[in-house]
Amino acid sequence: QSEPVRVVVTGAAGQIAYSLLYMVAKGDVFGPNQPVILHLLDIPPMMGVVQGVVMELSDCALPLLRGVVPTADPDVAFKDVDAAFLVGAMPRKEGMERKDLLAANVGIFKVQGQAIERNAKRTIKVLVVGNPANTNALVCSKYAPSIPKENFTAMTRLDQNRATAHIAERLNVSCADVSNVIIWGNHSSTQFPDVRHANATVNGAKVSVSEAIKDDEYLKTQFVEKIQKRGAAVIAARKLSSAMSAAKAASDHMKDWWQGSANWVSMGVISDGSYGVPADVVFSFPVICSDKKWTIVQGLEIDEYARGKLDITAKELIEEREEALAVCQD
Ligand code: NAX
Repeated sequence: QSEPVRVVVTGAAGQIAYSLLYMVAKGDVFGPNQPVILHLLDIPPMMGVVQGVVMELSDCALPLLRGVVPTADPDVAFKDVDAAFLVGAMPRKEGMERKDLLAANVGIFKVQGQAIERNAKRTIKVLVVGNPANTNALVCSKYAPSIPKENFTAMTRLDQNRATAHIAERLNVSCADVSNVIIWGNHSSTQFPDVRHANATVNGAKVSVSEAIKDDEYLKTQFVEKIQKRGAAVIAARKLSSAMSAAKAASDHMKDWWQGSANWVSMGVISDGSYGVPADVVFSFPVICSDKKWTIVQGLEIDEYARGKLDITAKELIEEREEALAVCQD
């Protein structure tokens, strides 16, 4: 068996981590034969809760779990790590302005970027889940300048999974029969869930999703809104934000990055200007992963409708970046 990989999960006392840690420790992400050592980072007042999570991980008696390092010190948390799930973030509290939320999170992701720079392996793969995920990933990468920008990604896989599952339910097929659903842009309500290039296998035949659903107007309007607002619908029903599904999405994202993806997957990655998206924002594109690297899928047609959607979400990301950079300079 190979050497254990070191994996840090931040926000380790929180609800997403509670599901995610189990998935990582039982081999869902790095493979069924890959031992792991988990580093659990949270803030000092949460260390008691983290100890409870450590007890439960031990009580799961998982063969691949070779060690657990609970800590409130980012320098310990990021020491020699191969992969990072940055889940912990400041939640939006009642009455809080978007700007205040952004400022609080810029602070967190600056500190963690610096700790990554000092301690992590240069090959570290970083997945930012904590919101605003795209801009947090950008900030984190700016404070870890010796690590390639390509190693910092943000999660839009939950949006992709939501869209895929919705299409599969509508066509009464398995999620595995729906492929190449794309999420473009920001993980926010401006995201563009796009099934114009998606396929489905229905009754044994592979067809395009628009051919199978035969309602382009629906796919351009109600469907898009449904996916954009799905997070809010879960909060309204559960009185808590998505956690099990967010953990599953984080596991899917890192697994595809680490082990390679069969189809296109959507990831927030540093923009190189593809599809007329401005450079230097973390933008969700369709990508293919192999050899632990992602590559943006090229050559897709962007019609006028799609252009409008891409521009809206790109504009929001530029605004977030400018606000974040202003905070960094304060
Ligand atoms: P919880 O509030 O349950 O847990 C967050 C944990 O992070 C807490 O234990 C808190 O103490 C910890 N934390 C805060 N500051 C920290 C710091 N500086 N270092 C380490 N830990 C710190 O939230 P949870 O439901 O787990 O959600 C976590 C984040 O995921 C939120 O920002 C949320 O908005 C975001 N989400 C992102 C999604 C995405 O698709 N990208 C979807 C799900 C989720 O809403």
